[in-house]
Amino acid sequence: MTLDEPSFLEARSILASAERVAVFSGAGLSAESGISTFRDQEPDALWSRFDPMLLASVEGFAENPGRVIDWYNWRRAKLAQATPNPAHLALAAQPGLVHITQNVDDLLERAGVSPERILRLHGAIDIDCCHAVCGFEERVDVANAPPLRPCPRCGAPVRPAVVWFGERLPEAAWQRSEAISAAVDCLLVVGTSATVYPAANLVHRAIAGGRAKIVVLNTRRSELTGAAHVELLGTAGSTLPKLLRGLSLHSD
Ligand code: BJW
Repeated sequence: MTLDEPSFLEARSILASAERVAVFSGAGLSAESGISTFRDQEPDALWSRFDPMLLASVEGFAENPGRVIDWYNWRRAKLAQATPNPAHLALAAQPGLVHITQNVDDLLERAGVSPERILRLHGAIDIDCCHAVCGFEERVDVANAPPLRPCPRCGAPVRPAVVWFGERLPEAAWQRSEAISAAVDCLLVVGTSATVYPAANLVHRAIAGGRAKIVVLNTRRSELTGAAHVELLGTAGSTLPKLLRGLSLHSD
């Protein structure tokens, strides 16, 4: 992507004139930190190597909880080795932005984004919680995460505090994300295939709000190609720093 490409210039112009901008991100944001995406064509993509219904569903956990925990602990160990990439840092340099993210990693926080400005639609991999929802929650050391264990309060299995298929999204984060999407002038969508619902509906929520321009940044065309006012084809790490340089963006 060159700085004088019409789509790049148009995206800059949309962002510069927008009063309210929010970022909606997916796994592509963290790809250049070495965190695998889910549905990419790369051999590294998680769902090309593993069955999501065995590893990211209540049914899969019931069938073999140890397998699920071992898989999450393998991903946690990879996250422990990862660092924020230039895309995370470029976003963190815009303290006025709210981030609606499907990512369960903590790389936005580690880049310097305030946790209050991150709405996590699919939970957090560095937190454990009680599968029976007794309220037990504990931050885990991702470099040295505990194996399958019973909840110290109620004895039910402990699991990562992430949202599996068939589970409800965290209500407060979802409500706020919907409200923000409906009110923005620009939704900057970074590195998501937009195939998982209800998260993907936020783009349509923004469009239905009547004022939002959708700027999509992805390495390839996606489900959002038709909905995007501008589609930037490139990596988040190489494009976002250039796209956001010199701008001062706000979500509220
Ligand atoms: C780059 C790049 C670079 C690469 N730079 N770009 C309506 C229609 C159809 C189905 C449903 C529906 N509503 C609900 C469903 C069912 C289901 C669903 O959506 N299924 C579809 C897959 C068919 N949804 C659910 O089950 C959700 N729950 C729900 O709806 O509950 C309802 C309910 C109501 C009442 C009571 C109870 C329930 C929950 C969804 C949970 C998703 N969980 C996961 C796992 C989280 C934990 C974990 O990490 O293990 O979340 S699945 C996985 O997908 C993960 C991600 O957050 C999510 C989205 O993926 P994402 O981020 O888009 O990644 P990719 O890999 O798909 O895309 C990466 C993109 O980046 C690609 O496009 C690349 O090109 C690009 N890229 N490198 C820029 N460097």
